[in-house]
Amino acid sequence: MSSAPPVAPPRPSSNGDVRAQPPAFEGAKGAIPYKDSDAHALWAVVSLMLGILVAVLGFFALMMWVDAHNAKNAADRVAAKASSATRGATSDLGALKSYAGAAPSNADALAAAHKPFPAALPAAPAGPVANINLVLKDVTVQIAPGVKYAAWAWAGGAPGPVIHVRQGQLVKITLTNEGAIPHSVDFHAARIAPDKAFGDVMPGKSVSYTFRASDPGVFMYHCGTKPVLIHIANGMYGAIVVDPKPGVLPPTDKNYVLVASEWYLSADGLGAPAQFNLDKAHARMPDWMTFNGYAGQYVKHPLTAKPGELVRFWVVDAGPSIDTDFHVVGTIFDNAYPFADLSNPRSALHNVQTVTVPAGGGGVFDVKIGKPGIYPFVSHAFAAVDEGQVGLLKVGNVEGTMSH
Ligand SMILES: [Cu+2]
Repeated sequence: MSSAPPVAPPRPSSNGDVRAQPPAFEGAKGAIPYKDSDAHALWAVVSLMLGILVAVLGFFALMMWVDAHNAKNAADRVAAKASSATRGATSDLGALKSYAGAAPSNADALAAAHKPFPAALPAAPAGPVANINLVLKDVTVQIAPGVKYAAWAWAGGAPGPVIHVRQGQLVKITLTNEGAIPHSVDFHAARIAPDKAFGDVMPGKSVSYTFRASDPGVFMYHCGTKPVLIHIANGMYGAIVVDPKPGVLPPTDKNYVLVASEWYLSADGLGAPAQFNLDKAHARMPDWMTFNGYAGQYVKHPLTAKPGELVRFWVVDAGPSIDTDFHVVGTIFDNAYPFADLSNPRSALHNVQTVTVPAGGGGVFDVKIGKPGIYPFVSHAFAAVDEGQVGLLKVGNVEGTMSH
């Protein structure tokens, strides 16, 4: 936490001094014979004006110092709240009650015991067809240490499985609905008539459709059944990576997939599972924000790389409503492919610090880090970090973790 250097408070005596001092030439008795009373009046006015000016400047300097001091105190309070393992207090924000940061006393042990969502990109299937089976299911998931949420998600929780195919493959989706209500799946990687492919699947039923993975990138998939906000917020989303043709992108040593999302809770979830809160979702006031469905899971269980390896992050922002300002602390993106546009890599950005991944969109980011250390990755919209959207990339054999 950086602290704003406080502006030096003014010395209260300064304005009095200025006003009390006689004009300088008057002190030099006899040196200046000129004693015109108009000049005295003029200097008196000038002195008075200078006195007032100093007083006003002093007042503003004092106010700036008070502001800086208050801002630092407020920042310290936020940091203390975010880092406290025993935090559990809630706050009323108008009619909306926030459960951000709620945690049991053993949160640290729970975070350590949590099995992180596998961020490593799985291999793409060989052959011309990629068969993908997805199962929708109502499951209770953990979204933060000790925080339970009654999700509409996938057989494995939320997000859904990372899907990896190659450009040009035919993707055959089979969707089975084991949930209690109708659902569907909308693939952003597909160019397909949505009314034909993305229709509702009744509970207990399956549906299949195919699309050609013609566009490389990383894309969101999600349930598109109305109201879509609720279906996405409840966990029905995931990422599909479509590899470009070989040789288009620089070869990588590590590939990690991150799905960013936010969670809106009806309760703190420490006892009974929390459910979705529509008012908070409309206000875009999440309780938790996560990478791959669990707050801070890659802080306790960092992603890894060796010094000098090229690490590629494939990032999807599932939303439902808040963008991700993706940034890796301590380095600069060597290559950034905004909006995950890999169709023309010559239009990639180089040497940029932070790139927005929009809700419902993707981004691809390469970093090559030479110096061993612990490099946090975040959404640099920092409220997201306080709400859990932070992880660590551990480069080399370094000890420990850090928070950011
Ligand atoms: Cu759904």
